Amino acid sequence: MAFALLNGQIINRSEAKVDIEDRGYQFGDGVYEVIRVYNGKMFTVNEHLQRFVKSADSIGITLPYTTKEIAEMLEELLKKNNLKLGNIYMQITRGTAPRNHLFPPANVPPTLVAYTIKADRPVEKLEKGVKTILTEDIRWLRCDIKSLNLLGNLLAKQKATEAGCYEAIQHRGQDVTEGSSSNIYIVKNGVVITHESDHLILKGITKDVILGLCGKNNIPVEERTFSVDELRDADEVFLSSTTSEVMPVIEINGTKVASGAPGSVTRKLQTFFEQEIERQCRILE
Ligand code: PSZ
Repeated sequence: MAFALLNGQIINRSEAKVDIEDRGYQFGDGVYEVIRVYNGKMFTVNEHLQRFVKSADSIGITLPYTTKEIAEMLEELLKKNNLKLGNIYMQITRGTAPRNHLFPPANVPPTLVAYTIKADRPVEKLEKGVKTILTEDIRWLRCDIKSLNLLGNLLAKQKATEAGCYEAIQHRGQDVTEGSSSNIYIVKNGVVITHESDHLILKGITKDVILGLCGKNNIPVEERTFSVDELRDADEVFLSSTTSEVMPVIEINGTKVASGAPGSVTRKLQTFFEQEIERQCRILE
């Protein structure tokens, strides 16, 4: 039996339903998080919960629980579902109210949902690397909010998949921003370069872990905008996300990145990242 968390209660997954006038359903009026679970333990849970609060706050949704309370509820959910390796999906919406663009009265409670998904690590892709396409970034200007409104991201991902690729690298004119569901990095002359965490990208939790690992291991980092030309001319390219970890990119629009094999800095960061998983969650399954 699988369980889900709905408004503070752990109930049967099949009974976890929300109203057709939930504002998440009608407007995408909410925010979400995906938290990775290794060995039954949540990886970087505090960072995810802090970003959840920040995203909610930036659209005027107040969480009805403290992050400590949410962490405890998620722990219980993990135990009940006996999840060892997978993801927690969690979202909060502005609640249920008669359809109106205006926010409902403040006494309308938000809807908080969480459930678990079993998911292996993408080991083969991590080993071989993945292919990508380039696509114009058509999203709004608050990509720092982890909003339920993902249409721009979905269209980009679908385009990548239809081209036989894993990810779409988005760019605003010459400026590379991020993947449809990942942050993007280039390596040039040993320097890791990735877009600054401003309103044009999501400040990835994995990105923060990776930049921390670069710092500890004396790998120079430049957080700045880089161009499509720099991307094409890079020594190495990789992407990161909660589920993709440190993922080598070996092809862009049918052209190989450098020699077409994952690069040495990318490989080092993969090793450091696995050590970080082991440090936080003890065993890597
Ligand atoms: O399972 C999946 O496919 C996941 S889990 C998280 C993501 C994909 N992507 C998160 C994400 C994103 O959606 C965008 C637009 N930019 C960057 C990221 C990376 O964020 P973190 O590292 O926090 O997952």
